[in-house]
Amino acid sequence: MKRARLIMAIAALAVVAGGGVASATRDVPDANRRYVTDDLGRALYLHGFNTASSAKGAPDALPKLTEPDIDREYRDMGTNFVRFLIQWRAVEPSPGTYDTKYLDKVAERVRWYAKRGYHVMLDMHQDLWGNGITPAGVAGNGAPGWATHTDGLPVATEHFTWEMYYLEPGVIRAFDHFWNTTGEHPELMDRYAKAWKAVAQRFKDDPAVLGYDLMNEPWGGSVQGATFETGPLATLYRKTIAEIRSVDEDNWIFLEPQAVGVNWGLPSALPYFDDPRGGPDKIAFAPHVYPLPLDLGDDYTDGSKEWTDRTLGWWRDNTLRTAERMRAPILLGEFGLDMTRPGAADLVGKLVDLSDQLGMGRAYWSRDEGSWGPYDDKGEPTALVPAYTRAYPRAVGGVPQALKYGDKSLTLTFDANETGPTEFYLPARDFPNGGKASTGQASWDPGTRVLTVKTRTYGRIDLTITPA
Ligand code: IDC
Repeated sequence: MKRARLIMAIAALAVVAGGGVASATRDVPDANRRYVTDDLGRALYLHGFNTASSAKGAPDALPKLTEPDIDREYRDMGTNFVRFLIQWRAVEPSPGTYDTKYLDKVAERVRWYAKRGYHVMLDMHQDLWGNGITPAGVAGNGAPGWATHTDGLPVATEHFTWEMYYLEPGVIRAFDHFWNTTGEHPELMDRYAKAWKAVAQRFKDDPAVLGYDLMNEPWGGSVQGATFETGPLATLYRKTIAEIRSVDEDNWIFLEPQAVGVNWGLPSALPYFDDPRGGPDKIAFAPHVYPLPLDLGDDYTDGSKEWTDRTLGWWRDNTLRTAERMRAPILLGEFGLDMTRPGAADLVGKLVDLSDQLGMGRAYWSRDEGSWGPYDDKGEPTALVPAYTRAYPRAVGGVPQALKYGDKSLTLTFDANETGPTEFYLPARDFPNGGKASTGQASWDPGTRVLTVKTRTYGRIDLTITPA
């Protein structure tokens, strides 16, 4: 009861703060038909994991990950995408010096994914700014020590959840200096943008790298909401887009909204960003979703499920509105929960359905071993593996209009556009002997479990895949 009241209070407050009452009644676009595309120009359904939280505290900033781990992930779930965590502290250990050995190690991991047909998005991760926020480095990751200025303000270390550190004065000050709200560190944002240029320089010709997620879960410090997103955050994005585009015209750029509030379903105020590349924009909107009732410790059951579903409805509407304003495809960069909790698999199914409806890629948080991940501490599969495995079109030779699942079948409706063949991943559970296509020429690769379908290359096509 107490918790229910707390949720109501926070939601009410947040709606007021976000100006959500007015926008909740405004029209919602019925769909988003923009897609992240591959090198051929095919629309991608991205389906994968964040890999991995273990990189955050590692001295070499690399995740606990081997090539057999990727083989296992593919064999079990047929993923084609990874949101790969990198860190500013590792890219630029001292101002203006970029660690090419670190970037080589990242490139090696990108190659592991490339060999298996994955697309890689590099995510410049941060939580709570950096581990310099406390002298003992007990919390925070991402930013280098030299870019961490807390001015000796306190950062208490007793919190029941890590997010609470965002409210600590020293953490707020570190962000205020970065955004130059204080007027004392105009150089920091430029450094950040140039660090991204160094990364883009290294990966611009790497065919497996799809693009760059400029900052994980931006936090405005003492400037919040629309003022933050259209002010300092937009400034950082414009600077960084310009730096990246000075060396890399081809990879996608993924922009996140402010996380607090937007992760729960509140509107984002991110504006349209012009892409200075030659040709159509390649900028995507990459929000996260963490429903507030679950954040507060509830399960996806009963009253809490109802609440969660309502917040997911708001999240969907507001995400579509923002994507429309940004004229951008959508990528769900993070969602995840403890898979041992009641209702967890239902929520995963619900979010995967939502991501299919919105034509948005998805990256589950996270690939780390443990109760949230696909494999537990002993390496045994969790309830996530069956919940996250489904047949899906990996790449589409046209613009998808609808994706519908029947009992052991799926139908993709798309406007073919001559970019290339359409590929489906078909899991053994539902398609033991592969699949048949209702139209076009299909070829089945039992090794990868991919059905490649060559159809007419022009006009609207309904393509149904059934078990062979
Ligand atoms: C979490 C990790 C946890 C770690 C914490 C702080 O699971 O082990 O202590 O980060 O670094 C996010 C963040 C993502 C979080 C994730 C789950 O982007 O880094 O990982 N989460 O809490 N936003 C909302 C949830």
